[in-house]
Amino acid sequence: MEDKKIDQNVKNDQLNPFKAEHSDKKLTTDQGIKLTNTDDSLKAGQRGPTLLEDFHLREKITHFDHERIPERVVHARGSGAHGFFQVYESMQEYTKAKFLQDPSVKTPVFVRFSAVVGSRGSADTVRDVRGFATKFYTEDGNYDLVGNNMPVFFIQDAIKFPDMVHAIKPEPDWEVPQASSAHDTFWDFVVNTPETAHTVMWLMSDRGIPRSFRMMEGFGVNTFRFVNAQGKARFVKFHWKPLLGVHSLVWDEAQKLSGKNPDFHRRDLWDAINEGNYPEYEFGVQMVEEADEFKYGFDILDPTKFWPEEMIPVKIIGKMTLNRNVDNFFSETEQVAFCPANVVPGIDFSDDPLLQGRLFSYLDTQLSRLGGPNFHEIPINRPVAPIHNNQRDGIHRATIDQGKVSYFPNSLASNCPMPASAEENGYQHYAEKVGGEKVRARSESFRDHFSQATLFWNSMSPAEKKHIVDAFRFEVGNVMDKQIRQRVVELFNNVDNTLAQQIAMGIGATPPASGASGNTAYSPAVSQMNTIKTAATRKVAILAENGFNAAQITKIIDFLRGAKVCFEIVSKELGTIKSMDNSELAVGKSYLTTASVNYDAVFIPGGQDSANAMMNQGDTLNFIHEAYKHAKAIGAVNEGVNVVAACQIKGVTVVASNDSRVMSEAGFVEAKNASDLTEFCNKFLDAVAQHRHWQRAES
Ligand code: HDE
Repeated sequence: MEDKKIDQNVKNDQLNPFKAEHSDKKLTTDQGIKLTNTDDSLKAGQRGPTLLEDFHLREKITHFDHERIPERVVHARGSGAHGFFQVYESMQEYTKAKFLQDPSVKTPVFVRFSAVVGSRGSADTVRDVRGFATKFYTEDGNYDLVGNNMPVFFIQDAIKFPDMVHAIKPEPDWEVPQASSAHDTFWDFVVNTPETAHTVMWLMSDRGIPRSFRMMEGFGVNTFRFVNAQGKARFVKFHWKPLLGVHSLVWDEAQKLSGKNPDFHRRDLWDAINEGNYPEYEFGVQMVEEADEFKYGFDILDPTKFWPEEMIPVKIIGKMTLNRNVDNFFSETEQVAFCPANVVPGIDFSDDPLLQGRLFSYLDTQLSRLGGPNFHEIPINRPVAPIHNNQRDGIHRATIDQGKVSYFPNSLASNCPMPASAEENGYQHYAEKVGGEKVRARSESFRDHFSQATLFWNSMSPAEKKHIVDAFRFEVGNVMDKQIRQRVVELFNNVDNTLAQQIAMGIGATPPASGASGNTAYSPAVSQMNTIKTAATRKVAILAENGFNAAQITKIIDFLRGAKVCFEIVSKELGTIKSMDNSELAVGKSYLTTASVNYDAVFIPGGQDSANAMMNQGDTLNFIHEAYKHAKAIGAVNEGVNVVAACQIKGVTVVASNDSRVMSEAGFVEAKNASDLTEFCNKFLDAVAQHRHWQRAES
């Protein structure tokens, strides 16, 4: 398809003047003076005192002293990538937003994924909501869609946000725990704020521990408006749907990754883009006619409610592809500044009281984080649309505005820059009719805090329900105050009595005899069981030692490559290993430098010597056992099956007489002899695509 108008290179070009390339260059000071030495300070005599006149020493240390800026007050930990967006068909009927009109236009985007609670250096895989913020550099100016990976939020009114964040952040006296909601103050806030119940259900579900940013949905959460050229408005909610489906880690795996690979999500995104496995997300909108505002059993302005897809379908209107990693984390990912108030003509706000507070907060927070009002001039924040106004000066102003006139109206510059008319696509706020008395109050229509929490619970598969109960038991089990524990049980008894009983049994609280039951509403779209399943871009560990069967490994590697599945050879030591017929294979990782939690599946080839070595290797047995426990696909061929047998996994029957071995557990795939290999590879890929095999007894 031919690129028209704004091409992703436009944004690249725009960054170019700011890019610094240092290869083949001489070292200089910030003033451009070439330096001869950067290892020794200037001294009076070799062992003498350092001289104040050493401008290089002073400059180098001063700059270093000021390298840090305040981290984001929430969403401090994040990872970003560049890409582009294309609409599938013109949305002219619904919105005049230019970037949603022409399928041939590629609009450049920058996306920052994040966790909410932890500090900038915290682990990626903690249980948390994830941010999914997108900046569209459109020809009409920047449009920011600042969303999360869950469609609902903890609170209904922005005025409660500081309280909510103070409660979930590390406790202020001892700054513990880091990046975790499993502590007293968070659950104290929850039991005293019943509107949190629905989002807490999502947080305790598998959505709280995504497998990858590439396998995560995004939601605008707040209700916005589309406005078309005729001025007709509709309420909208925005969605991102990943083409790889929505998948999660298991809690034990997430916790282990926090130690073994705290950058798990960041690496995953970086590697995928470098390998050409570009993350893709379809863009969807749900639309509600103004006449239907009160038609649903919930208030469409309430951010603790989502619009079930079965009730209000998601219209898929375009696709975003992330195809370029950042050049510099600080300059781009750290300095990018999103703001839900950055909208373009054709997109407008609703009266959602959470949204209204957000519209203020984001610009305000950048003033302290990025140090002043000129952060829009930082390359990553610059629109591709031109900027013309009378805003001037301020710290770190980069633009050199020409002329004497910095006011409006004026005659000296013929009234320029002058306001644009509606025909020239000047932004016109939607003329919503408002009325009412000034009150500090909550709408009655926001009162129901439990129906959708129940709907969410009802929509979960048995495995997902078990994970939710386990998550509650972990989180609330870490609450010291017994009263709060009991009150959590009572609060969630309003969601579902069975859920409350199961939580209670795990945390030493009293199970309520009766409670919510009988509401059978459900939404299949929210269960991850019903998501897209593909083996593509998943990662398989191939375990092998000297004496492995090279033909088998070659075959499986061909298959994996063909299906765009990633793999790594894992062995006792780094270097190379030799096959039965003396061919060599480079080892990617040793048991010391990796762990089963870094992979989606395990493959064990045949080869008697290789299998014998592995059967006597605790690291290998532990690796396979852990992959089993985390419900991952396990494939083995010939003698490789004996290695699995040596793990003594409950439920895996291996009868080792002749060639009649049987691995009977879900997600186990075996080939008894080489002629079965093609069938084996197909079955193995299918098992990998399933993501996890929850039917297993231990998962
Ligand atoms: Fe944010 N939020 N938020 N938030 N939020 C910030 O802005 C805030 C909310 C979200 O990658 C801050 O630049 C208030 C909902 C994302 O840079 C801050 C309220 C949703 C990011 C802020 C909310 C979000 C932020 C901190 C309640 C999902 C990271 C740093 C009224 C729709 C953006 C910053 C990035 C960041 C305020 C609630 C998403 C303080 C007051 C709901 C993805 O301005």
